Amino acid sequence: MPILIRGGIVVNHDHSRPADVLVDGGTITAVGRKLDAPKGAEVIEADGCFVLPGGIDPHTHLEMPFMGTTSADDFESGTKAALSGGTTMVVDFCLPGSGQSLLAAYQEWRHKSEKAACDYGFHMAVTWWDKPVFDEMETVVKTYGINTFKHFLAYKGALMVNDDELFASFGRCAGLGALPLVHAENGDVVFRLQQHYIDIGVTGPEGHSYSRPPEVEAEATNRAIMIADMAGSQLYVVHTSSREAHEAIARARAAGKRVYGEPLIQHLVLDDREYQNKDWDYAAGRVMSPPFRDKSNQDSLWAGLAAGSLQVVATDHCAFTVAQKRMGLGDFRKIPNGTGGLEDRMPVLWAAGVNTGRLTKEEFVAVTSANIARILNVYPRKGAVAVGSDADLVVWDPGATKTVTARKQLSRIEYNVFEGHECRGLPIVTLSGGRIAWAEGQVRAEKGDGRYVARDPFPAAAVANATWKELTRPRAVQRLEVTP
Ligand code: DUC
Ligand code: ZN
Ligand code: ZN
Ligand code: ZN
Repeated sequence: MPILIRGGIVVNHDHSRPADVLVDGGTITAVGRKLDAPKGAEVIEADGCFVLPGGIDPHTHLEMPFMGTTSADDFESGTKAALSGGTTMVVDFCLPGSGQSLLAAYQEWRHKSEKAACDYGFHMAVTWWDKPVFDEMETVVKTYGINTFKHFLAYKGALMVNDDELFASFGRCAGLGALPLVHAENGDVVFRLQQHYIDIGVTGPEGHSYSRPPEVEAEATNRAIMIADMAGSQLYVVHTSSREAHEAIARARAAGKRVYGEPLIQHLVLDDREYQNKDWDYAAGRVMSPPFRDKSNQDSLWAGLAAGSLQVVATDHCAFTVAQKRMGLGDFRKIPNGTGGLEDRMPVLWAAGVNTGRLTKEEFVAVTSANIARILNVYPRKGAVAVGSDADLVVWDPGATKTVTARKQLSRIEYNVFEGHECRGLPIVTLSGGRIAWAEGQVRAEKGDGRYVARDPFPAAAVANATWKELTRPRAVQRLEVTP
């Protein structure tokens, strides 16, 4: 059934204008003034509201086995939470278990995601390097529509890759037209610092933050940028949380490198005083990596979003219940790392960003939707209110208010790191695939309504860069492929 959204102001990343939006059959069929409602169309009155492209959260971990347990939100609760907060697409991580093929991991995640209520895609993690991985990466890109590969420089002894593996995989990504992602923390240094704090008797959640200072992030960010440059690949740095890491990215971009940075909503508004809370459950509930930072880092992240040196705001949604967090009682190294945020990302960012004048509403659309659609090569199918784009839309009421509380959330955990945050500016209707997915405080989308979104590889020009050309010129014209 067609739906006409009437009387609102359409906001895209590059402009806003008063316009009605007509959707039919899952796509946007018209955007313009005074559109007629076709026979049988449902009309949504949007006077006084903005009409935004649905949010895209490119960083979630739903039903992920991690640190001896499995994250509590699955593809059903996670995507329903997303829709209630204006997010209409998530990109999750296929994480191959030890010895599991990339292809088997992809199948496993496709199976879990059959429960999704909104559209979704995947990144593939590369956590070791051998010939099967090298070979399978091609199928992942060409057959499965995954153009992003994640690398962990932390989690020593589990997910961490070394520089040899990183250089090889980055080069392989470049050869396939894929984009490497990196979790940038120096896992060797973290490992030693963790041991140090345990040795001197710091066993509580504050030890998590002490053992992961901004320097471990800055070193790994700089290293990944340099290695990507030598391998001839672009680079996307996930959860950029500190001023030093942001500056490394800004420097690389100023030097002409295609490097992207993704702050999380948590790091933009919450800080490391949370770990000093005397309530163990409270502080452990905030344990994630990278940890919340000293407040002085936040101005740098906000400035980067406005200036364009940082492009995306994500959540790293990886929720654990109180009981799961208690696995780390007596040893902070065993607290499962992760926090929630899927339903709060857009309202909290609007309140802390747009209402304060730090971001324009167009910049808000850029960092919640359009930029990541472009970076992931799904724009303008996603990320735009435009004819032909998917009808993933949010009717956003800038005057609507709520106080964030775990008591009303759709996420399955018992607490919310944004508890008590006052939000003014909320989604009142979310459309997903041309249907009303959330309205009047109720989820209408059902488990299984979401579709898998395959993404094409990038053109070769996007992965060329100067240092790589210099390095390879004396030897050969063709790409330096490091095979296992
Ligand atoms: N950080 C987290 O806090 N959780 C999941 C993985 C990660 O890198
Ligand atoms: Zn299945
Ligand atoms: Zn990470
Ligand atoms: Zn993550």
